[in-house]
Amino acid sequence: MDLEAVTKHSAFHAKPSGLTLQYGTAGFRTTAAHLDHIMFRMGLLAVLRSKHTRSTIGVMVTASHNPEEDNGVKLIDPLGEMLAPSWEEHATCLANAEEQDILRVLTDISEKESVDLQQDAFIVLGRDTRPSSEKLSQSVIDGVTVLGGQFHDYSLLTTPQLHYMVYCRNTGGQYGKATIEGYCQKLSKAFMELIKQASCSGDENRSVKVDCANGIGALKLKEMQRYFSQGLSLQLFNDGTRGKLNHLCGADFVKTHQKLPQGMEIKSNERCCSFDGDADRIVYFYCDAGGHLHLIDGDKIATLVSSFLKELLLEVGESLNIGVVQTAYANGSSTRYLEEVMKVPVYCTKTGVKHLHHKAQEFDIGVYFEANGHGTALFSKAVEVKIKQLAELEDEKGKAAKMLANIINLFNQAAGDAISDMLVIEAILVLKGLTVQQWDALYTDLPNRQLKVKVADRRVISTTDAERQAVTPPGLQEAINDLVKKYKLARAFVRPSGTEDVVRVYAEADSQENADSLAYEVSLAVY
Ligand code: NG1
Ligand code: ZN
Repeated sequence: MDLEAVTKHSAFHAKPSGLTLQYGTAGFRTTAAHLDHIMFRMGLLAVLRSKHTRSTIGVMVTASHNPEEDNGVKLIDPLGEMLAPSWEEHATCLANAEEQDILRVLTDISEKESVDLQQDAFIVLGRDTRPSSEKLSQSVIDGVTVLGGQFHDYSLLTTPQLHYMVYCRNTGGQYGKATIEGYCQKLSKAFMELIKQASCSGDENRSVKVDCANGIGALKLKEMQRYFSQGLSLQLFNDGTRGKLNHLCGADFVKTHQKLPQGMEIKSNERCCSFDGDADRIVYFYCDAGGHLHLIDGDKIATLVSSFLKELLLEVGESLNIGVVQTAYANGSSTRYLEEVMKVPVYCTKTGVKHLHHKAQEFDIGVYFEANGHGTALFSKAVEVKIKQLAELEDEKGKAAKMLANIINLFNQAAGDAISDMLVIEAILVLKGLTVQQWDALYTDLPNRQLKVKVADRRVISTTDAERQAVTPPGLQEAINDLVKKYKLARAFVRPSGTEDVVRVYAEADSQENADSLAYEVSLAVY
């Protein structure tokens, strides 16, 4: 380590005094103006992580669905997963070190993790379309190079595309080529083959309207469209040419406000979807003849996907275990439908995709989705090999196995991915001959409400049981229990956000009015 150079460069990326930030559910996130030092330091940390794992590490600059003025950064581990928890702690420590302590913290991390400093380091970078992202990613590069790391800057990418690149690079190209072209080809090939397998391709001109949240999704869909235009035509809205990122549009807006995105013209019963600002989340929706919005969220996506996979497994005749992973935000109706009607085991983890991803890896086939539309399906290596073998057969079994093999290729195995998920959903709808209305009608969501509460210190709230029960402050859980008892089919919980300085309140009940008032009453109990 050239210690002198680190000190010198670090001074150009000085930490605002008194600022402390934590590596949360999705890395660091705050107003972009406060992030320059974080970016430089995450460049440094990525180099240590790369030396430690002897692998390529990813650094993504994005604040996803948060406002355009915000930004953020997260590190991507060798197999495309989120950063290991012990390194999240190192990240927080390094981020909050005062200038004079930087070298000591770097040395501490290297010693604790026995990092071989002679080892090479390689970092790949990606960023979203925020005005602040380009400059911030230059600061990451500054951190990488000052520690002697090599890098490749993919510049504009969706978050899941960068996860894909990292995964490809660390698996010797077995998963795919680590280029945009490789990504587009892999997904579109699988999609087009699936579409060809549909017995009646039905409406030949399938099209879907996409709200791109004025973000990177628009750019990347435009780039990719020509690869699958024979099978699906897209009409893009909020493509970033006029509106502001995530403002009154995008998956998070549609899901939390349960409102149509602005900037989109839709007719009744048209199939539409919304991406979030970095294109790792997707929700579907349509308006019925009465102008009423029907939201099809991550829970319903998980239901569609897992029921399709379960049927295919039956046809293939393999008894492989399949599990669905949700969080406490999953609508109660979805959990009931999955368990009681579809007879699929459902597991609940803490919020944050790393928890869901980890749990999903325990199954032959693990389907995970957050209600907000972030998710994917994971297939074990053994399943992949088995299915590829069976796909060689020329009978009905072989046909089902071929379909499954294409689905495996179409799902991003490294991270939840709006583009990949959209193609999977579109393919399943064609293959099953389902309309968006029929899909929506699988079950009826319980009315629900999510609220944010500003408190002096959100850390006073701690939780257990996958965040469904509050442990502290004392008395809070009892108060929630008493409120829930007043309503029918009710459920409510509170948890501190990992990405914003707020406490989130969730409530569901038999009517929207009741869900709203339960959420409101619980938010008063939080103060
Ligand atoms: P926090 O802020 O910890 O609730 C939010 C989402 C997560 C996840 C992360 C990362 C909700 C309720 N929470 O986390 O699901 O997507 O952002 O972006 O939607
Ligand atoms: Zn996102």
